[in-house]
Amino acid sequence: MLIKRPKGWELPERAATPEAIYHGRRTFLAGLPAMLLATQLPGIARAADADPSAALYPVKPNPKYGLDRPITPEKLATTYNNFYEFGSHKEIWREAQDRLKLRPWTVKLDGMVEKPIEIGFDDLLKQMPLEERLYRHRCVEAWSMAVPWSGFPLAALVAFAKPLGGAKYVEMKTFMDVKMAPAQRQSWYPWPYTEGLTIEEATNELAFIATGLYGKPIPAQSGAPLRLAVPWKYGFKSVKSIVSFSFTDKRPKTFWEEIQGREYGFWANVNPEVPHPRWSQATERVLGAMERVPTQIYNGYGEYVAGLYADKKGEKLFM
Ligand SMILES: Nc1nc2c(c(=O)[nH]1)N[C@H]1C(S)=C(S)[C@@H](COP(=O)(O)O)O[C@H]1N2
Ligand SMILES: [Mo]
Repeated sequence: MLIKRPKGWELPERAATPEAIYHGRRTFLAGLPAMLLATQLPGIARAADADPSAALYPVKPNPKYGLDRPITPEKLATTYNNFYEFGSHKEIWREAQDRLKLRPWTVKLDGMVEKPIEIGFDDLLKQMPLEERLYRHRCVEAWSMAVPWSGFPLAALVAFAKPLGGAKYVEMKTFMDVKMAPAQRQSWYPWPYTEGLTIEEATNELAFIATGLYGKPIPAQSGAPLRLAVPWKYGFKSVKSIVSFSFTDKRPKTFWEEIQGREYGFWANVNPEVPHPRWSQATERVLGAMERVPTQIYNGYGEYVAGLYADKKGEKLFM
């Protein structure tokens, strides 16, 4: 495999930023006129801008989707993240907040549809039925959280896209922009991050597009401005910062499947009895809790989704 070594000019922005700015950011900013900030420090100025969708939140909770455990503290769920575009460690939240440019954000709906659509994120949001749901989230690395997502059912977006009868899958992609996400220069990863669901999965009532978290617009590090939440599958299926939904009759090759298909398959349904080749999936570490808890089949959502797989017994449904 060809591995590209980072060159000198690919130094992270941090390395080129004076220490005083990086470490004493708030104190430093307080002393600078707004104009200067806007031109000199785009990432930081951006974070202070009002989010055009902010007035929409909080949205009405849907009591049907509740929890059997406490909600994860916001601070934890938004500072312990996986978002490889901003690095492969867990503390990428600051990097994502500083770098991810959230507007303009265009969403494409294409492939096997009546007519391809390109729509600005805020226009799309106005046409979708917003609600809040409490969902568990189980990462394949055996940690989990439970969070209040705001957003809309993926089924509503599928209906909006008007797929043709022959479409069997929906393929979702994250943005591709090496300036914004320098880790996308790592050519041994198959960027952009790609995920897929069958149309039946995508239109299952649990499949959700999250645009908010904890009653506010979803933060950059959690996959702003829109990310998938499919709580019966391992977390890597829940692709972040989506720019396209393509309808197709061919099963998409997903990011992790391409990297290591033996460990991270297309289906990736949670099952405590099917270990990852390198570790057990029987229990999980709940973020913020002291003890591990047993993992449940389909992460506890079997009543909604087990039927989706009744005719797929020959498939590797659990990895
Ligand atoms: N684009 C993109 N989406 C992604 C990932 C990623 O690295 N890039 N990581 C996945 C993994 S492994 C998990 S567990 C969840 C993490 O979501 P969270 O950081 O909001 O907990 O996002 C998923 N979606
Ligand atoms: Mo994950």
